[in-house]
Amino acid sequence: MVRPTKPKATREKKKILPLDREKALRFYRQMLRIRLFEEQVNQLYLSAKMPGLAHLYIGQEAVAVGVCEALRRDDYITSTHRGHGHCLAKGASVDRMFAELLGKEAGYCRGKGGSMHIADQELSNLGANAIVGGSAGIATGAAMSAKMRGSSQVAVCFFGEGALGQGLLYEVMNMASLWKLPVIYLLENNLYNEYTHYSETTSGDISARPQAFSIHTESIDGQDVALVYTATLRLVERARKGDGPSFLICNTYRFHGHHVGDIDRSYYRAKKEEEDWKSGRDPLKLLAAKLTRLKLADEKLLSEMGKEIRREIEDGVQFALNASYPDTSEVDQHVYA
Ligand SMILES: Cc1ncc(C[n+]2csc(CCOP(=O)(O)OP(=O)(O)O)c2C)c(N)n1
Repeated sequence: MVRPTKPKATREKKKILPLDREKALRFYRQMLRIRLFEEQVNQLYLSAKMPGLAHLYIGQEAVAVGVCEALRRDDYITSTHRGHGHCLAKGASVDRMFAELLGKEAGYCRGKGGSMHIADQELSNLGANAIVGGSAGIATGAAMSAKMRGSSQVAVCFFGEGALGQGLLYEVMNMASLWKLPVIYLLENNLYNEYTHYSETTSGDISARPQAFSIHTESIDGQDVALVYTATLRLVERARKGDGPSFLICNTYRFHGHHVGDIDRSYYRAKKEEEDWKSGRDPLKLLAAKLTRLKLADEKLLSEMGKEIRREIEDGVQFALNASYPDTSEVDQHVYA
């Protein structure tokens, strides 16, 4: 079977975008923060300091950053099981994220949620979701509430292509289109649903699905942060104006396994495919090359930034390792089943 490496695009936008220096450096910093955070999460797993598993976002950083940089603080996001990048891009603190992953009281959910349940209402982050596609209803509901309150807030619903198999998505897209809700359905197509290529689970052209509900749809290169940012800005603007929902497909790739324990991937994807993405399509390398080419930064500046963020990550993980666990008396508090 011949596998497409990229889904068919409705509108592939290839324009090279001009970059404002300050913004471009901020994008780089945010993407690097996610990359180094995730590398540290992997280390915590390998050294058996983190309970459970985590799904690394490495390779997809340009999507979370490009999208969240185009949002206001009070705009909502909903996330997925692969959600650390979304949280950090929306402004979450590295300290509290690590504390949550290690089950500590200082974590975003007092250590009771872990990797797949981080939420922060102060940042309008309505939370990660371990149920594939589960956040589609939450994001659409948040958009409905924003519309009813006239708050001009927008909701962004992040999900992977595996969620295209969930019926809920189609129910809410229908409502969002009819009621012109300010929601952006943000599909990160990283090609694999766990260990299966999406072409084996998803029939037809993905874009045709939202378009069947008359939802404005675009498909872009998710490795180019500037492209993701400008596309999101456009969609946010139309949502705030009352023009209703949109569907943005960001074509991307996860560089690691489905979760930290997924080490041998050769039975479901070729090593060469991974190497090609890592060497030619790494969003951080692409942005660094663009910054130096446009003389917006040099290697010295980028390496200093790297050192600074590495320190922040090291301090964050030390903070979490030294933090205390919640008291056993609250074991049945804040937990819903
Ligand atoms: C409703 C539901 N079915 C199955 C699972 C098990 N599961 C966890 S992640 C995953 C694949 C998700 O793929 P995708 O949505 O493309 O996201 P990605 O992992 O690629 O980021 C599956 C099937 C689940 N968590 N929820």
